[in-house]
Amino acid sequence: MNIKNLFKGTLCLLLAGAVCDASKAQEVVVSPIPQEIEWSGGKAFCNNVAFKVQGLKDADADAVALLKKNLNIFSKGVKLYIGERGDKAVKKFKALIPEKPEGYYLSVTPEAVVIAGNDEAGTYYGVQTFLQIAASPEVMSVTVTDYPDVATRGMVEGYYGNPYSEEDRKDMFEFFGKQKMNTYIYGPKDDIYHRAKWRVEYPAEQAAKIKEYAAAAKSNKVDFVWAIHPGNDIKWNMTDSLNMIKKLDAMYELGIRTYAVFFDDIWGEGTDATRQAGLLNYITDEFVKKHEDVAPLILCPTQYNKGWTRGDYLDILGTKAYKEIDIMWTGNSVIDMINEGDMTWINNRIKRNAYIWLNYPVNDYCVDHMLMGPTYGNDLNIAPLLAGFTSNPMEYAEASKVSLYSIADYTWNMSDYDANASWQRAMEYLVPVYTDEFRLFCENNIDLGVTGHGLRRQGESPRFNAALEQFKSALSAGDTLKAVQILSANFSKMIVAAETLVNSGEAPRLAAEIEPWCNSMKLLAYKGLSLMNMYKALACKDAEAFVDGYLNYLNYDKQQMAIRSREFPGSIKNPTPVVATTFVVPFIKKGVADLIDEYKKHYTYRLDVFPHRLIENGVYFIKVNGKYLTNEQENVPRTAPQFNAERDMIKPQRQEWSISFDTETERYKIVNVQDNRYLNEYAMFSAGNATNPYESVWHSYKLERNSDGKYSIQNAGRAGNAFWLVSDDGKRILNGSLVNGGNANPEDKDKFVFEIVPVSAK
Ligand code: LOG
Repeated sequence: MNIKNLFKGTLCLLLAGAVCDASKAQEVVVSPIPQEIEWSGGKAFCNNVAFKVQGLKDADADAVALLKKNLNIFSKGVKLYIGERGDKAVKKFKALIPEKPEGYYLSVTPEAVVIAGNDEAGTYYGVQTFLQIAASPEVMSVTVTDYPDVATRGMVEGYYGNPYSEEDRKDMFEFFGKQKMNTYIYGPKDDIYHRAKWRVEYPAEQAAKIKEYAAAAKSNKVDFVWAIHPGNDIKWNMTDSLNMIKKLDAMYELGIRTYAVFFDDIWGEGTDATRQAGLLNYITDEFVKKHEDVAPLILCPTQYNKGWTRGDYLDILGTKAYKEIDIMWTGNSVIDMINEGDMTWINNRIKRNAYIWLNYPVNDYCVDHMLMGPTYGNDLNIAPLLAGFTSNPMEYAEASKVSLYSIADYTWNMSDYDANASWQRAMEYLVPVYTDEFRLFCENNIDLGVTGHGLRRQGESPRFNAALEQFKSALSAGDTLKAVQILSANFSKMIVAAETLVNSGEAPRLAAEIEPWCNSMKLLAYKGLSLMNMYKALACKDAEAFVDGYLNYLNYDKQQMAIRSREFPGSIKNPTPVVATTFVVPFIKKGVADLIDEYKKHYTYRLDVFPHRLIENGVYFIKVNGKYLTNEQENVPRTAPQFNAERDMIKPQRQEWSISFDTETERYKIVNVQDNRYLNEYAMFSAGNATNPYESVWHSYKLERNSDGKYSIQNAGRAGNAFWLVSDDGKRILNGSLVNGGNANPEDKDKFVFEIVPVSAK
């Protein structure tokens, strides 16, 4: 808040002595949470007082500028001493300043304010903390002794997708200044002068922008690191070494003082560790060391996570790359949270502390999701093991601040980091008025579902889940109308929240980014309301209302599918946003499917509107040439069923398969009735339902009915497109070598068609 502007006109009154209510003096939650903060209980002064500042000349210029911008500085008023260790104005407080890089001592009493940095950044951060404290109308006396746990904190603009806009970046620097983050690595995969045309200098206009970024970042105490990505086509020869130096020289002219070289996501020649280390050492000798003010290089290796580690690549980097070169690391896999064990593992290999590139909240691999949940899962004791910690965000700069705010908290004061509390403060910070609406939005955009990278995020849709419990108990108590009311209220809140966030005018840039997801949440909630109407209609035995409810549902679904997340000209992507996919979406899909099943039992009116199902949910035999598919090894992990000629008279259920429509994938789930285990993508039983839980995308099958009334059974989605195929001896389904969809040999047709016969029909 700009205190100065708020109170400008009333300066005389303010100088005369503060008229404000001491009982309202407020403790403020400073963010990031300081290492030590002690409130002494009393009011110091009103935040509209004037300050008489000592030390303006010697203190860090950015800190002074910030102070002048936000406070009334006058020839009389509360004394404010500002400066760095060694400056005259703060000499008396020398012993109180923490001897830590970027540390500061801040004291607020009725008599005076002291802002004393251990260095320039420290003073600047002291001012930032003071401004947060002084934003409350009644400022309380307080002492803060503070410094960061991690020296290098920030983000890496390193995703695939639309690079940030100028406004995004400049706003981000300011946000970083406030949240005490000091590093912004610029490496958008889709900036051609970073990657595709790394040898080529930026055209004048873009060069001027980079220059502005470096300067704007600097005034917020942010180091704008420029990254180059040469690995796709670099030639390991002197020409390209010189091309590299030439480009870096040009970037130096634009004000860049820290450089990174990225070798991620490349194949072929560029991946050679000896060559990579050689190039970075060469740049160090020929460029970095030739400038007094250029920082050591940062390297993103090709094998940047444990899962991709092969041979001695990392050891070579560890021994060959100069010790001062930082090496980036994303953890155990591409997308991972970082723990102590991973850090010691990698640090031993690269013989230095790894510099973390956290692939969260980046969503370039799950573009239809927004990752708005709490940032949890990184160990709280790894600060001494880190060279730096940067987050790769989403291509949505404002929305990413929910997580970046917490990254700031985490890296500043790790042991006090509380993921959930930090998340709550982030949401309040970004949307101070309609926080609850924003919270509801964030709560419904936490998990990313099943992706090749495996990361999942817990805790989605907590309010819906609580309401769902009540819904279920009302339903089982036979009170459908009450049940419907409970969930309808929940869905209505989602609609109101979505509309409010889009229309309120609060946080307009954030609102513009999340608008497609808000609209998606709104339509999802309307689908939920339609489902509630279907429940009601069934309870009231009103077939017409039921069909209406369903048609409304379809209509909202169609609208939801038509939403695109980014529609500006030249946008690299424009996915259809999805929201609340973990609990709400499956609940609605399953609810609609179940109610239709129920409806069909009682009514014949307008059956044509419902989707066609190949087979109805039920219990079936799966047969080939008269033989029954049998689960021979009940509950034995990783076994495959087998075809037996005989009916099993002892345990008939071993040959009975519950086949049900999976509403998530619109494919079929196949479960043995004897032990309740599903068949996985190898037509086998996984370890067990507990250790290998059923996942729709992997474990449901596509059925197709042939003209002879028999069925083919095929994997789909992430599981590929293989068909079940009977082995030559006719006993098994070929495991692991299922016939590939594209290559299915029509001659083998009788080997991949199965009879699916309802058990009741025998
Ligand atoms: C890329 C990165 C991308 C991220 C998530 C690194 C070092 N490189 O798999 O640009 O945003 O994963 O998709 C990456 O993480 N490659």
